Amino acid sequence: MRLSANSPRSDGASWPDYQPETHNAGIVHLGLGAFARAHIAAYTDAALAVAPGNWRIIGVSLRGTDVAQALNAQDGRYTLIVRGEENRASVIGSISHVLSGPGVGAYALAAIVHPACHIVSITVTEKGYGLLRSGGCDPDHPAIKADLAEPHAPKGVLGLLTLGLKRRFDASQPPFTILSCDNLPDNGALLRAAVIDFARRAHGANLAERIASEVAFPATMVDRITPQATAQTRTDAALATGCDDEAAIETEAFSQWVIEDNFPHGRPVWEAMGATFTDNVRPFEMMKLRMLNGSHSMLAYTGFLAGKTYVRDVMADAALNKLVLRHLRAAAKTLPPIDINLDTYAQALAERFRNRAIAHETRQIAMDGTEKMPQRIFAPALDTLEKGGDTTPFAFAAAAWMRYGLGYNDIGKTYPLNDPRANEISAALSHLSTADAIFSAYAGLPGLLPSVLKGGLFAQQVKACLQRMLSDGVTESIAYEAANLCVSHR
Ligand code: CS2
Repeated sequence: MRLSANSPRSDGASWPDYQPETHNAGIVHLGLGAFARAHIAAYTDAALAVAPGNWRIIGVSLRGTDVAQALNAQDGRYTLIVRGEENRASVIGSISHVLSGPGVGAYALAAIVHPACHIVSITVTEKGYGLLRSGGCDPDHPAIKADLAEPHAPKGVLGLLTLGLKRRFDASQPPFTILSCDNLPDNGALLRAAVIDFARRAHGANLAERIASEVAFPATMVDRITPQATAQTRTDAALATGCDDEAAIETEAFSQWVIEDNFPHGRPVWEAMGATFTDNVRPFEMMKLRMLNGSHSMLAYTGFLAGKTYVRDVMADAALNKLVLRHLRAAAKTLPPIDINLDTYAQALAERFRNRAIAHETRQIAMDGTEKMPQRIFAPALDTLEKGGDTTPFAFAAAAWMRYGLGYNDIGKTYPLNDPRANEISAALSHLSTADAIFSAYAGLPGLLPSVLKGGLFAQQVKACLQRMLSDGVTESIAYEAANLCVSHR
């Protein structure tokens, strides 16, 4: 029997503590991947259980149709398996239905134009948008190009948001709040600048000005390690619920959401699951991006190349474990003041990475490096240089990422590069074999390495690590690096 609104309640799972179908939707979520289902949908479920309101979520899958098909066949229900010392399973009821398929642009537009929609939330991953870090939108990004050519039939995030807002204003309706839940620094401000820029290009200055003065773009820091679901996830969900669940996902027990409290059109009481509301999200975002995500990227490239499939395997390797701790300490030193004990935070992160119950693939984290490296590794490297600190940990991470871009490991086994700039990287690196040449090829890719990092001490450090990886192999260089931790990093 398939999981649905009418499934008999098993004892193995907790079930919605409210009547989901009596609540209408008030949120449209773009990009309903596993992370969104483990995070915003779980927070919304907890909120609805304590304070009824019309806050269920209409999901939008802009690309595939699998998630939509699975969830729609289950009345939006799915099992969230939380893997800690023991597994806990909950059936989540906050998703109303999911839009997808060839007509998804038009359906999504209708959903966000509807006056009941008060929040459009977004997790489309770093590469999905075409946001420029310097502010504005990238007119060469495929989704933006397509939507600029046909602004009245949008299929991408910025096209949908701007036409949705235009239609709301044209109908004298208030706008919706736009909530970015992506791992980007200043995610609210970045998205705001991109939406305004897109609106100006596609619909003119008036709309851009109205958006600038009337639409709220709260910043957020989101955190919950969510590996891809596997057959085991579905088996465990079936055991817990007594039903087949093709949309089951798994995650860790830890979860954090820090949100700028800027919701002029209301919001669910996400505090019910522990969300923190604050005026200044930036220090939290920097802490999480540089410590968690920065060390994640470092351990993913080194770990993958050293033959470690999962993050927990990386942490079980003494040398890599040392290097992760070194990276966490180095990243912590670049942060602005924050009322959190960063040693305790670092220890807690290492414990989360060690979680034996979570099968988080290094391959998954290694994806999309060109979108991740700037905020995770290059920005803290720049800050460290400026303060006269030791940039070795960041140079080591950058070298591992560059080594990974070659597309084959120490024994010549190839793997696909999963990155929006994969073709460019492969073309630039083709036939190169020395650290100097490889470094110069990366430095020549536009908009990637900040110019200060293309020369000087940092460049020398990266090339030295890279040369060692090429001549002695990645495992040897990891051992070398761990054995030679400089005093400030022990
Ligand atoms: C990871 C993140 O895949 C990645 O790049 O670093 O998805 C990470 O697991 C989450 O940000 C944790 O909140």
